[in-house]
Amino acid sequence: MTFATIAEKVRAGGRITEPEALVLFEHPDLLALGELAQSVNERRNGKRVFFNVNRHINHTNICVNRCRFCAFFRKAGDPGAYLMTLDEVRGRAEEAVKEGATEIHVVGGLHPELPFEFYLELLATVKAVSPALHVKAFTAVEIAYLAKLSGLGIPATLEKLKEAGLGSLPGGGAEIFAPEIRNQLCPEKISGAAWLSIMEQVHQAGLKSNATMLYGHLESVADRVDHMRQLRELQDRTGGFQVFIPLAFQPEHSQLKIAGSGTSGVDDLRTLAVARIYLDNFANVKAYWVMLGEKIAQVSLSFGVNDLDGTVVEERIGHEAGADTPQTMSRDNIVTMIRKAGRIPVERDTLYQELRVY
Ligand code: V47
Repeated sequence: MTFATIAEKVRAGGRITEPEALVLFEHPDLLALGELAQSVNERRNGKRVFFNVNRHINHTNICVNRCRFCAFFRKAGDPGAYLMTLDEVRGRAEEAVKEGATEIHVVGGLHPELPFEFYLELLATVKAVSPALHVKAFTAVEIAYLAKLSGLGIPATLEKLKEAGLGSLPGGGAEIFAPEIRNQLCPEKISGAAWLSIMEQVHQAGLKSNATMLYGHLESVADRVDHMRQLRELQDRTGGFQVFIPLAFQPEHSQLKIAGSGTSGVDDLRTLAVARIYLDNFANVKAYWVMLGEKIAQVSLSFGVNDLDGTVVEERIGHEAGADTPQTMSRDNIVTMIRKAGRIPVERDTLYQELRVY
């Protein structure tokens, strides 16, 4: 098993195995790996790169969990702990509409006191601002928590959320599935198996979702491949994932700020490239510029990436953990960034329908 034989298989449209993905991860020639990932991407997407105009709303940072990688959470009463009112949520959605946003991305902590109805009202509040806004809200971890609050089980909880305006799910909370690492990172969080099971039910409920992987902490590259294997297997069954988003760990202010944690630019590009090659049943691989930095995100467009998130506007999770990127990127900046990478900017909606080619 050499890089050359794997590359030949990939170029012929073959599916690579986990040991082959590991060989790719360890291949010293980054540019050869990038070129292979780029060829896979261009076969699907040509020179087109998606982006969207969106706004993140993190309604609360108060959380019953204490994930060691997270610098965002607070306990109720801690300095900096907050919970937005529905008026504040409405105000942000109104601003987003003025800016031409098509999506509101809502995730927050697992608040110990809010009732299930709060989440229904939150969705309805955003939809009341503009029914055309797509609300991509609540990670699988939040869905598990909301199902406990509602007492209805996952499918009926999803139905209620859908009725209130839920359009799709973001991909957060996946972290890394390998139990021995996950137990060190976030012992209170639902298991990887539970995350996958909830996503399967989300897809069965007719909702699309995204999938993430937090990397650059305690995990090995074998753990990354194992994570992607489980996503690929679920995707084979449901086809419900729209995009894979590797999230580069930001170590500042978290309990995991240990020597050597965090990612390098080479590791970021390698991870995105292997993901593009291995996840042959994922239509899109997204570079989240907030965590990667704008320059690596731009270069990643030559390493298999075909999607950039987004205008974002108010990001807290990465910035609390030391991300030194801006809070927002304007539509013009994203368009310029894509063009300067020699690619064609395509604005999309949350469900990957093309809205405008620039
Ligand atoms: O689940 C938390 C991660 C996620 C840190 O679906 C951290 O389109 C890096 O999932 N360093 C939330 N990452 C963000 C997320 C996301 C973002 C953008 C788009 C989409 C999408 C999803 O952020 C959490 C966790 O995995 N996270 N702390 C940190 N210190």
